[in-house]
Amino acid sequence: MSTSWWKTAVVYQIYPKSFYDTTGNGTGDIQGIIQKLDYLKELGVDVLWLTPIYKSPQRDNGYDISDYYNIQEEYGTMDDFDQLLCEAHKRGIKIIMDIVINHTSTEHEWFKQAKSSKDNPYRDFYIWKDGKDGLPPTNWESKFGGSAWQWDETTGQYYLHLFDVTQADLNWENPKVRQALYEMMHFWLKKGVDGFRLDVINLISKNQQFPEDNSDGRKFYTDGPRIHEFLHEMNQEVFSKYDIMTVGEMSSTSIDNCIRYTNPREEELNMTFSFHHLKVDYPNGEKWTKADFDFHALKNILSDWQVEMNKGGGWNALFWCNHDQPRVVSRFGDDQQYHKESAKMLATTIHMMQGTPYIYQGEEFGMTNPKFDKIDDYRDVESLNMFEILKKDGLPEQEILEILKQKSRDNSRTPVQWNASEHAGFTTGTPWIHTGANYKEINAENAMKDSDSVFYHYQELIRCRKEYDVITNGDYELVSEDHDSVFAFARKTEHEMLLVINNFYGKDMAYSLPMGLDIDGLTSSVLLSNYEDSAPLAKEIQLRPYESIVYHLK
Ligand code: TEU
Repeated sequence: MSTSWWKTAVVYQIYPKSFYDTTGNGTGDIQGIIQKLDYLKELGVDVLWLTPIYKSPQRDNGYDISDYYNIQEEYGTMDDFDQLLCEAHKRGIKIIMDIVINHTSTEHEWFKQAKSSKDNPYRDFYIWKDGKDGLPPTNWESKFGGSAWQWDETTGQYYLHLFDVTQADLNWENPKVRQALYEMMHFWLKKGVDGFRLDVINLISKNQQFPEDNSDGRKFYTDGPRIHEFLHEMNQEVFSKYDIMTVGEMSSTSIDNCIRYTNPREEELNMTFSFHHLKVDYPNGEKWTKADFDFHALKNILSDWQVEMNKGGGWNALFWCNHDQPRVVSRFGDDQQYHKESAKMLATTIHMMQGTPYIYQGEEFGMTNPKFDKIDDYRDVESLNMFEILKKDGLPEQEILEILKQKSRDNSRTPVQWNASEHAGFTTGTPWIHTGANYKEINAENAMKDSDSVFYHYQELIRCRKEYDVITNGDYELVSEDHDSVFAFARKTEHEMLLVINNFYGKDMAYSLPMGLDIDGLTSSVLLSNYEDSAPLAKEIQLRPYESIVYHLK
């Protein structure tokens, strides 16, 4: 059987709002994406994932959809979208859409109907419950802070919203909801889109007892009771009829569930995003606190997912960043002195693993967190909510701003830095969110001019993936597990092997290969590194700050 195309593909994530503005209204648009297709082709990516561009009040930048069948005005029209699809396909680039079906905006016609009266035919499209002695039905918490239940005056009941109060959860127990959503997916697939990224898809099945304990309630809807049944049904009714790729965004999931979601035998999805490796700077699970990252946890979590998913026949989506995460070079690298070295080292680490890698816009030339220092600079609903909540908890404002500087989702939402002109060449108007201050140095144009740039390192990583089967199919083995600053791993097939050695810190380091490593008799060469003159493979290697070397052995 030939390898599925999405197993050797590299995906590039576009957050259209911040990508490229051609109208001067301060918001990126579809024509802007079309204009940058040649740039993306040059990078070498195979697939673009667009975050939601459907009609939406934009409370959560499009993750609050009010009409699945139309395009938000700021982004353009359906004709623009059709043109994008056609221009991308001409260049051999595929497009996947972000599908948000755990919830809709409260501005969606279904919700407006549902809210109008208890006996409206759409009432049962959402999750309504009576209160308990003047309190919400359960103590479940919204992911954006506060109760997950909102009181509705008109009908005297509460509705569930796991995210913002304007994002009402759909009732997946209702077969009519499922059919309506499948129909919508067919609409996009018939247009020719190449697949879907499914937003928080493992939250759609809620425990129908609606239990509570002293937690935030997530265990009662995460990987919920009917989730595998629903995804299998979706696969049979929709996905199986097209040659597409599907990736599920899985909130707080487990390896066992992700194996089930992605093992082809189960006929559910192709791959999953999981987030455990991006919680290594959440001490005791707490995101809203400033903290260094736990290097050992990072190595162990990524390694467990590599080994276990492979064993169970699942498939990982590989990523460091997206529109909900801080910039990776600011988070796990050094966005100052060793900017280039650490950005390349991080890229190598993730791209040499097994799975399908995702590059988040701007990552390919090392965009950094903007380090905003005023609350007025922030736009994200989650950051603004948390600012108020933490203030009420008594935290000094200055301290909250320090936390947001590290943790806010806006860190990755600033405009793509295209060049050194005003607003980084993103817009001729006023951008909807400030541009990062370092755009004169860190921008795509500079990166393209410098043959040693982060951009060309990504290009090389993508090229290698096409050339070396071991990157797609090799088994993974963590090497030097206990090392405090080196993340080394091997990838192996019967015919070849890669040894990937990454210094995760800004210090020189003498690194000794562990005894157990079976490489005697093999010839080795340096396949890739982030210094010009990396040492050949030896029992002991002198690593420089953030040095990263990939050895190919045969
Ligand atoms: O995110 C889901 C999600 O749970 C997180 O990544 C979320 O941003 C984090 O828990 C907040 O601390 C998806 C989308 O990627 C995100 O942009 C949306 O806001 C969210 O779903 C709701 O649709």
